[in-house]
Amino acid sequence: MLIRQAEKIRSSEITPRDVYLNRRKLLAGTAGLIGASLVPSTGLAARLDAVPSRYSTNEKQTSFNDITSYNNFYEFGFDKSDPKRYAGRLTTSPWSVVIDGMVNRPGTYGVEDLISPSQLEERVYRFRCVEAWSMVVPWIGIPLGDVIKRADPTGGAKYVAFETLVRPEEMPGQKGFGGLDWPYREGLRLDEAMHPLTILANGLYGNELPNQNGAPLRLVVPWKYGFKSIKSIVRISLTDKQPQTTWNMQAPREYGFYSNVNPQVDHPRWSQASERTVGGGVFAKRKETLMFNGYADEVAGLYAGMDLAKNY
Ligand SMILES: Nc1nc2c(c(=O)[nH]1)N[C@H]1C(S)=C(S)[C@@H](COP(=O)(O)O)O[C@H]1N2
Ligand SMILES: [Mo]
Repeated sequence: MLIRQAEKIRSSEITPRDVYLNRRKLLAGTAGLIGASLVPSTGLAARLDAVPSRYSTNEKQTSFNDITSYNNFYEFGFDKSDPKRYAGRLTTSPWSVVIDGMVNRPGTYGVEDLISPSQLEERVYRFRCVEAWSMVVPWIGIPLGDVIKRADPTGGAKYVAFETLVRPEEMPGQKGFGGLDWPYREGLRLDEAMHPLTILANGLYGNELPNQNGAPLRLVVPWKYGFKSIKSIVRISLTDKQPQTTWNMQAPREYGFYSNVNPQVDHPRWSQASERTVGGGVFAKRKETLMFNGYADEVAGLYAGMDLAKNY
């Protein structure tokens, strides 16, 4: 029963009645979470110096407040306000990331060894959630490809699998009620992972990532639905098999492995043709959703000859 709730909660905002009903069902199952103690978010984040990137959009950036208070991070609860409320308790230092699988240089790296401050770039990207809302976020990070190259994939490697931390003591969404099958998992084809638009982000708006946005290190793949951009990563594995991914495991007919933003392929329960701009105000017109979230010139070639309705 409870297992089904996580899959039902995800609703497009154009069906407010569903959201309401789903929330009521969920609240019945989240009594433990509601009672959890409130820990304030960490205070001052460290400033990061980053160089601008030619991949940045000059569209209007979503406010810091909206980016950091309207979140999906189910390890801290299902509600958009839960991550900001509960993620402050997460210990993000020290933090290590295991890189393993089909690489010649496997290892366990401190996050500071993976990302050197001199490499940081600012990437202002459009960010489109599968729930049909979007933001424009000034991320800071480095190309994931740089990290993968240093690990030196073996010839047979074809995919990259990612995992989020499992630490129920600090992640109240991981205990007490049914939900996703932890760890949160994601995956990319190796060529998608090596694409220059794909980054590992450690900051936004000039500072280290707030915990609710996936500190200390998260993936950002701007042409795919937001759930591909896995947060608080502890493991990166190279493999020759298409990895299991959390939302695909949860509801395979609703969420595929590719999950490229595609206005022509609707979610079974809502249209993907348009999106609501978070922070745009109640009178803001919905915006048309663009193929590959507006990054078609850069990435369409990765999918040449593929049926994108089948490979959703
Ligand atoms: N580990 C983990 N990563 C996650 C999620 C999650 O629940 N757990 N939610 C995903 C979804 S659905 C979205 S839309 C984005 C939200 O990122 P943001 O809160 O920084 O906007 O994170 C993605 N990464
Ligand atoms: Mo999402």
